Amino acid sequence: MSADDKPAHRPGSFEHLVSDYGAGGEFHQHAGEGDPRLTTAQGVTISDNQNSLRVGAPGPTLLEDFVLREKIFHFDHERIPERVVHARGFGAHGIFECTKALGDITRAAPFQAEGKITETFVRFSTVAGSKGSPDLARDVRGFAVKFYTDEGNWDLVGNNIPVFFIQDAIKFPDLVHAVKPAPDRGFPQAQSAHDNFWDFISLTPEAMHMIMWQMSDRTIPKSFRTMEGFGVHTFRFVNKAGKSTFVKFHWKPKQGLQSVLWDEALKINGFDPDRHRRDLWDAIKAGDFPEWDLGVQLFDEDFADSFDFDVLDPTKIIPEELVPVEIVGTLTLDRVVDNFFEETEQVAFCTQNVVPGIDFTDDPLLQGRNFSYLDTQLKRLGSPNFTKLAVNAPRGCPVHNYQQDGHMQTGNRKGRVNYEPNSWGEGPRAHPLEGYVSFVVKEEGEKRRLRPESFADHYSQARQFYISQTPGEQGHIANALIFELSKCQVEDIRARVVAHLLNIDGALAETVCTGLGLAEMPDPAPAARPTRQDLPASDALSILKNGPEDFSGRTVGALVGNGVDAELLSALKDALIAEGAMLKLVAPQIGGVRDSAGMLHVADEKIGGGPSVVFDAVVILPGKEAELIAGHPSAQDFLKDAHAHCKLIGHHGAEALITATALEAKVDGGYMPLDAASVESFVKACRALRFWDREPTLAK
Ligand code: HDE
Repeated sequence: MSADDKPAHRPGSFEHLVSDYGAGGEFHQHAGEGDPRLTTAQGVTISDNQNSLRVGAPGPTLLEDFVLREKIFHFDHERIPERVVHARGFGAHGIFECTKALGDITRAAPFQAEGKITETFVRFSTVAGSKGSPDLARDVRGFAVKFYTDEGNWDLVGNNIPVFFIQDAIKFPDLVHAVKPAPDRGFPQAQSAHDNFWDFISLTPEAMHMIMWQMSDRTIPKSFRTMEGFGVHTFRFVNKAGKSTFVKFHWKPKQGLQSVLWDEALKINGFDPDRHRRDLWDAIKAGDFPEWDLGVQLFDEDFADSFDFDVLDPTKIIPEELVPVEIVGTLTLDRVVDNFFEETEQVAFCTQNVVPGIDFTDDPLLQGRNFSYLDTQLKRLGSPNFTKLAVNAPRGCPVHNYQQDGHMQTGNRKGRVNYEPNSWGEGPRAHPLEGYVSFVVKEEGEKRRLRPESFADHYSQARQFYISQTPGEQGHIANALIFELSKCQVEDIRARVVAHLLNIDGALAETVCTGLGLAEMPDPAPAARPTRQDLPASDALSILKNGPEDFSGRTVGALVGNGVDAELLSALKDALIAEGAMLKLVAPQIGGVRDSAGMLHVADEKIGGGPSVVFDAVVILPGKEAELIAGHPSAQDFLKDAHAHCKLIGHHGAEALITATALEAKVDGGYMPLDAASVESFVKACRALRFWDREPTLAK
């Protein structure tokens, strides 16, 4: 019987699960005819998996117990070092389908023909927290994609933000040390809201563009499925004739962009710290496969020379209005991992995993990354043979070389030939025409430690990002800055950050200065270049301007009681299914409720276990239990939070709860009375995801 099947026994009974009861009352399960037998790693069948070998009972355990010893030995060594950054992640398998052939631009295998399929593995992650940290930490998300192409593996190791904090790899350890827990106290975990982070940032003006993104709702995505991905650096495409074209990579979620509010993030972290991984797992398991379009911005040296900023500076974007994003393929995640450790934990991404047709540029951050990733895999996976693990091994092409031995080797060549050139007439040889050839670039210059002057404008694009946001989104940025800086104990650090904000937007600096209660506005931070005021707003930079067009893939949470109107409930379910959305029931007991027609509906959550923060919209249908539900503190939180988070609220018979939460006077256009006839318009209204008009009224 699989774990998902319904058992054929009375719930709560044991007979079918227990083969024998031991002398101490412990349960024993024995292999039956044809069942697999439990063995040691050496293949010896184990007779008793409940008791170690002892002299007497109880008595000293014998060193001779090789079953116990092997089991504990293996357990003791189960952990491997977690990733030094991006420790917490979640992976899934998928396919990439080319929708526009790019043969004239690149010889990279995935782009050679429309309809060409390339297998992929994707790992999403947070950056700062350790493996056990919560999913909704305010943090950049990793978006790493391994393409198993027929010419080798290509890893596009990106983030959900198109720029980075620093311009030179030499600053990476400082950045990461600053954001991770302070070395003396070992906290705070998975947060940037502390002195060390903001101290470093306040002394790193190049970070200001990234800070605007980090303080925006981009760092609290609703789901992995509702965030963009970016390759960040400028790469090169190289075609068969050896011609290079610069390229920037973009992943655009077909689900639309969506983030949560900060208060929601805090609460979700408490209720469901695994929110993002659970969401991805559930969506794939339900056959609701998430999809992203792969877009490319293609440009040549002439554009690079004429562009206002250096295309090799990873703290800059190229606005889509200047170089449009051309969609060239679609990524579909259609398979969850069989085993988290084997796949998600052991997958090893390396920026220098490129295939013919893809090449690097001199972006100093990319150059540093190219050193780091291979190096870190050896530390983490313990052997240069990590490439042999199924998740890391190329799938689309054979692998032949003379590498041998090392820890955990499983693929040494047969025969006596382990070198080249050789005269034995066997063994792999290089192929000058079809092998990887680096793009020929003429490099010259003085050997110096020198930051290019073309990297010196640190504020203009930060301002451009800020002015591209809706007023509500700008408010969230200001609030995030006030929250984070309020957690800094040193006033000087707060003031230094405000000094940088003055170079970005005066009104933003003013709001943050007031929000922090700074005694006086500091002088603007020293700027190597004045902030350009002429860069136009770009709609592509706002989340709200790039939201979903319908409510599909979203979930309505229904607070229900016994006696809930049967017709209404079924009409609501149908309308949501028609939209591609889901209804989840939150009831006084997990066992469920009976509707007005006497039918039992099993609940998905019990009140208190399914808070409104995990739903996109809510409905309140207490049925005959209006008074009981109105008096339940968690039910009150359910509605109060839905209100505070600007959710659409459908309701029927919910007056008692609305009164109990003192919201009568605040009922607005986001509250929709429901009956069987009006559910469709409710579902349509849900497409907006939130009733944003409520937000300005909340603080009043
Ligand atoms: Fe990474 N980064 N990084 N990074 N990075 C790692 O490699 C590093 C940077 C990114 O799901 C590490 O396997 C340096 C930018 C992702 O397994 C490590 C620098 C971007 C992942 C490392 C950067 C990224 C990593 C840690 C500055 C976006 C997770 C574990 C020069 C374009 C991959 C590992 C996964 C992981 C180094 C900056 C994305 C230590 C030195 C910029 C998505 O090698």
